[in-house]
Amino acid sequence: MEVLQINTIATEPYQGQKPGTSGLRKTVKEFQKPNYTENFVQSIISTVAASAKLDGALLIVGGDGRYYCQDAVRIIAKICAAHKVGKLIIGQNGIFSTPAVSNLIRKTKALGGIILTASHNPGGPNADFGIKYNISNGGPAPDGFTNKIYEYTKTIRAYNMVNNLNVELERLGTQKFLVEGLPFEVEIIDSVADYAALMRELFDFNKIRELLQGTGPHPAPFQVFFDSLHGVTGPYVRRIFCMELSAPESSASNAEPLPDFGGEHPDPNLTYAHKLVEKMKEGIYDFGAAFDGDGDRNMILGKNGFFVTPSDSLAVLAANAHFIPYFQKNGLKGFARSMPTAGAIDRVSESMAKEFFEVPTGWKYFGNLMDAGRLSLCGEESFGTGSDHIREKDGVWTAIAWLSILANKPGESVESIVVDHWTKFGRNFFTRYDYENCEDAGAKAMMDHLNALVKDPALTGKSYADGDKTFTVAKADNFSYKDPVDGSVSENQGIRVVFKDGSRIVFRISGTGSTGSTIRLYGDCYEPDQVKQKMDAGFILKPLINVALAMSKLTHFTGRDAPTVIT
Ligand code: VG1
Ligand code: CO
Repeated sequence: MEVLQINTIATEPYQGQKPGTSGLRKTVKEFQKPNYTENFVQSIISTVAASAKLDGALLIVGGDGRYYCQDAVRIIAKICAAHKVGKLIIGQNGIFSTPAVSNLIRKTKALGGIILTASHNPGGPNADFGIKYNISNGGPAPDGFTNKIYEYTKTIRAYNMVNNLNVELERLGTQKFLVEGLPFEVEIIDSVADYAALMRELFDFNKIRELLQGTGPHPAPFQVFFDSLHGVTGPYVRRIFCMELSAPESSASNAEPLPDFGGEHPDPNLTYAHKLVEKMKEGIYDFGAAFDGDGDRNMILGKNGFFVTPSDSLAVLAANAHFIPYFQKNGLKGFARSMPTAGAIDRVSESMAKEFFEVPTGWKYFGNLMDAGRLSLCGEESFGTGSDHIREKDGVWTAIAWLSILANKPGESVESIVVDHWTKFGRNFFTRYDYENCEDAGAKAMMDHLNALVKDPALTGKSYADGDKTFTVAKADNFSYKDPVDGSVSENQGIRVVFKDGSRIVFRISGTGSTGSTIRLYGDCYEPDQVKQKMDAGFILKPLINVALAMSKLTHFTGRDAPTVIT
């Protein structure tokens, strides 16, 4: 066997390689700059090596198939080989969904994993790319870890790689190398098999098959439709829903992963997954789901396009968790949601007397609670739901979880389950306005203004009116979170103003954009009245949003008079 040499290459630091809510996200053009990707990967490896034994270690590598994924996988392999990593497990052609990587890290007891994705951001040579490190519990690296990566990127002067390492990403099986006398191995595996096996363990596939086929207690076949938006989930949907759960092949749409996602946003919401919404409105399908680029987000729709908000989806899953074999077996520990997520789950949690947590935006904040055995089920308003079966949110899992509940309620629909839920618990209306790619200075000035506002004790008790609705401030702050497990504190996680009637507005700057500043404005309120529960969320929340715009002077600071996306 040829003995490969380690090369040391001189480099200069790049500004701004600071990981955000979920890894480093920049334009492809940025990642393609000389040494840009290499600098960041070397900084990850240096951070890992500073706290764990890298010699002989196993790492998992894969991504959502977007443009530049395979280039990045090759760079990672060359850098890992130069740092005595023992073995990499890579998905065939460099493909793994984010939940699949999380599962593999846990299953193989790997030291960690590197995920190549910019999630729901568009892909292609003129769009976005991203790199994220997940630690040995399978979850995104916590802030302390990513801050260290950032520190390395600021001072890096050289990196080590094995220039002549050539990995064949399409060939399944093990490829062995010798690097300066030490063995290095790459195993290329089927991207779907281990994840599909996990789903079979968590759920009762026979029961779901009966639902889809209209056998057993079910009056008719339950018609399902999945939109993978040309992201990574296509092969997962085909294998799990079509091959194993007997849904027809035609129910898997946009199931070919494409490097540019067909030129669209692989973002499962009413705006970007509008084709699924239109399909569902035809009234043929009983259940529809869309997933994002890397497969950790989901949108759930019922017949005729009935939209389940992510906050409601989480609450319904919690209230019906006893139908899911995994929770039957392991019991239900606590529940959690991110701070801007509407409080529907809070009421379920209270009724079941469970421990409950409100954490900052980003899945990394759930990991410690899960590891400590205090959290079973959690979610975010941004179309993310998941459980402690892995340490990432999980789109396909959420769709199977919904089908498990439907399989246990013969004759019921998505809509009837959600409406029953509102009748029992009340309804939380929720909306989010995104102002994408604002100028950094204007967005910062607005947040400074809001910070000063919520720090002023005179704000409490102040009233704001819109039309005939008046909102009186009960409490306002900039959200800060102390992790109950390791005591770490995360400050400045979003401005929130809570009004006397329980309604709430939240402002944050996104941590996943690649250019400029994206402002997110969230609004939610609670409605116990069954007649009002049937009304349109946009209409109900309009006065609250108007008050938020007035308080923040958003138009004044940013020049924007309308959001770019409303979810
Ligand atoms: C957004 C969402 C957040 C989510 C994050 C990663 O972050 O708001 O809830 O965890 O994306 O999701 P931000 O900082 O842009 O608001 V994914 O599917 O992009 O990995
Ligand atoms: Co995602």
